[in-house]
Amino acid sequence: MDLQTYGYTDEFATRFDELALSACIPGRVIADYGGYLRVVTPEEVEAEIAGSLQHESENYLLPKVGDFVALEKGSGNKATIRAVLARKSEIDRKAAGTGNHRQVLAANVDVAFVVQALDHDFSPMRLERYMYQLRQSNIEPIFIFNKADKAYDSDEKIASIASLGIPSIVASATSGVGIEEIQGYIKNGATAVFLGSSGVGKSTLTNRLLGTDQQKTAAIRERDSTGRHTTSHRELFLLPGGGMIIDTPGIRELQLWGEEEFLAKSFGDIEELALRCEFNNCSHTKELNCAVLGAVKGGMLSPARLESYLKFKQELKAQAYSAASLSAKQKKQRARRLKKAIQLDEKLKDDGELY
Ligand SMILES: Nc1nc2c(ncn2[C@@H]2O[C@H](COP(=O)(O)OP(=O)(O)OP(=O)(O)O)[C@@H](O)[C@H]2O)c(=O)[nH]1
Ligand SMILES: [Mg+2]
Ligand SMILES: [Zn+2]
Repeated sequence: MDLQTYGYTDEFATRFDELALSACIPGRVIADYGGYLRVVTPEEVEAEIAGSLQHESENYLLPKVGDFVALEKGSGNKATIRAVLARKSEIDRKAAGTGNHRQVLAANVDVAFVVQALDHDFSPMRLERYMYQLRQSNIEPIFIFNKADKAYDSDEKIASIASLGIPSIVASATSGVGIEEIQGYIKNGATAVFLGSSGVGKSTLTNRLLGTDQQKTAAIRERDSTGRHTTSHRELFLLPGGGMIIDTPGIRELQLWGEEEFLAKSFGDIEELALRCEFNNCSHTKELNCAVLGAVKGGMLSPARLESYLKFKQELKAQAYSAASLSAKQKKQRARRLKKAIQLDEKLKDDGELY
């Protein structure tokens, strides 16, 4: 086995060579435990982040699961990460809690599966959130509707999001339905990730793809049918059927990270309609000659989709405002404080995510 099996391409090799760190070898981060990371070279080592790297970089630039890194071997299976190779892609969100900082959920991902459970978790608005966020990173989402064995109205639910135009897989991790279809989307050398709320079955699906029970899974609370945050760190696994999967801890809320302009990637239809509104600052909420509201009235646009769009727009605007209102010096100070805060935050189990 070699690092190519883990998705290391000529492009990354060039980036590694450009660093000219002669004492280092390339590796890929497969797990993040906060204090240390597990990295494959493809031999597995336990790595710490070099102090200089930690000091110079904002949190989102530090090594995350999926990153290719330059590391220096120490004694035994210990190593130090000296640099992170420029990413091919990254999945961002606004970090949970207060403040305005970017958190990277996974790096160098090719395929993102957004998992929802058909029995209780189904939410079109949440799907749209993921869709927006992933498209911003040029990663095409694929929806997985799991626990099909427990749902009676799956066809109806899936029909309700058909207009989003995203490929959907109906699955049951317990019976094995849909597993082959999922694997079919993960080519050799490609990296996929499971994203979604706690308890939807991400780890059960991971185990199915692996063919072994490597990931711990746990029953959801009967009382409110929510998950228990069983998975507490992100981890990348090599799949016997080819490619890799990253299992992630459940996310309570995906707060958007990015720029308003990118909304067009997911809501191009609405932005096109908006060009025909009477006022170019139309809020599409109450204006008389609003083409967007006209489309809702005429049944061409669902009110729920417009609601998502307006909500996302507002969220992103607030974020941009908060970023712009800081002076350069404030930004620097804040970045330093935030870096500390985010490290704390990530340990605060905001969504079951320990690291
Ligand atoms: N009936 C049914 N139960 C499932 C299915 N998939 C998973 N489960 C059950 O749902 C519960 C939660 O599954 P997990 O795989 O731990 O969920 P998770 O998404 O990894 O949760 P977190 O790690 O907390 O984010 C477990 O009891 C699983 O056995 C399915 O397709 N059908
Ligand atoms: Mg899990
Ligand atoms: Zn309008």
